[in-house]
Amino acid sequence: MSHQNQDVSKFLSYVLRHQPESIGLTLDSEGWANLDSLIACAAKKGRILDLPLIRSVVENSDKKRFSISDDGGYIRAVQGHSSKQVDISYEEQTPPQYLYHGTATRFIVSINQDGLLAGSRQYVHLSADITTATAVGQRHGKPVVLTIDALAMYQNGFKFYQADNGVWLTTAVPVTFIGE
Ligand code: HQG
Repeated sequence: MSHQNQDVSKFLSYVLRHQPESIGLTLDSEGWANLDSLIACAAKKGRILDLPLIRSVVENSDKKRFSISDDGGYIRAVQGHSSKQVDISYEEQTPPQYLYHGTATRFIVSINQDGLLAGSRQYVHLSADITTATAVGQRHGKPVVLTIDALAMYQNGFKFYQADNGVWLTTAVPVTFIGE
């Protein structure tokens, strides 16, 4: 991704996941923002966007972070939200036996005590494979990958969802389901 695209991607992540109000934007409960409103709100803050640029960011996003509605009028982040405006009605899914969580070694003591918590986000994010989880963990420091007994959690009543980009979501993971 070009520098400009990366910069726009970060801006879109910020307003579509975390702080839409910082530019006076409103998201609906499914996370959708009207594209014309987004462009207008951004322009008022001196951030000049246009449709081709936004489309290029959406299409080239390595993790497929965003989606544009079928009618072309709306955009949303597919996961990673902390904004209270958003409560996406993800469809419940049966998870595979194991899912993986990449984190940094310095968090392990705390995770072994409290389990995995969503923190500021709405969900704990889990990966379907170890390579992806390692990359997620690397963002925070020396990576470590935890193996989550997802199917056992599911059989114990925990709900799992999968975002459009394949990231698995659950509200919290108790210590008993975490292995290394
Ligand atoms: C850790 C990226 C201490 C948790 C990725 C993680 C992902 C605890 C950090 C998405 C803890 C939160 C999300 C506990 C959890 N004690 N630390 N009890 N429970 N943690 O960034 O999963 O590039 O909010 O292990 O690809 O790293 O943004 O979550 O290290 O899909 O599109 O607290 O973000 O996608 O960090 O990443 P984050 P995450 P994007």
